[in-house]
Amino acid sequence: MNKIALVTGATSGIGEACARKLAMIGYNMIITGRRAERLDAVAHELSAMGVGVITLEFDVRDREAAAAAINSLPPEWQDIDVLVNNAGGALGLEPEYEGNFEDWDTMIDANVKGLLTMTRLIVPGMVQRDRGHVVNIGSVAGDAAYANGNVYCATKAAVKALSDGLRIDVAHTRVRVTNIKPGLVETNFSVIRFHGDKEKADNVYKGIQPLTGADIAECVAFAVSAPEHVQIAELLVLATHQASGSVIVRK
Ligand code: 8X3
Repeated sequence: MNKIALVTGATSGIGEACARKLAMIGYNMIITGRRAERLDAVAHELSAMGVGVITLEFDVRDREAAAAAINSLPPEWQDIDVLVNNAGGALGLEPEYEGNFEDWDTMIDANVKGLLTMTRLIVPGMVQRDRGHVVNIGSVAGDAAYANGNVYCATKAAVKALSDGLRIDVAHTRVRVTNIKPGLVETNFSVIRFHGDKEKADNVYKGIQPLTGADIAECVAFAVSAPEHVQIAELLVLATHQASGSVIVRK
């Protein structure tokens, strides 16, 4: 049987692109997300590539639902080779002293606790089998805070710390851990950050050619396809006219 990859938040953006790319290079795919109809649409596309596909509908913030979904996998789908912790996002762009409690909880619950839940559920099997790869989707935002990014930046700094911590904790095994840190990627990321304000979201990518989900998916494929003795620990991937989370040259 082909190797198996699980991608969280595969219903759109970077997650969907990763699912597509991993299927393209021959992985059987487990795709997870909150929207059943989007999962079905992506599954339909991946099946047409000739790989096996399973959809699991749950929110990574719901620990019990996540555990139930993973435990429901048929035995032949349980030995997951690649876990892509992608689900999450940004909500709000305000000074820290004016931020919204609910937005903060959502980001911390998905970006940090959701990633931890999936790691806790899937990595024990990898350690036991002495093989596997965890790819965490971090962000340039985790390297240094930028104006009004505060809590989002903190969650992505946590993704870096958790990736580094896991890498240490599995160093005695052949399990590899990669933290991919994208900069500006045009997906529905900013529409969600601005609570549906399309105009504000479009402004984020004005005057600069942003990355695409497919660009990030290429990096994920590169990391998981590296020879077994090579561990791509981190990849910081920026748009060409972006130098950091806050230095962006628009033309
Ligand atoms: C997304 C990158 O720079 O918009 O994590 O925060 S940025």
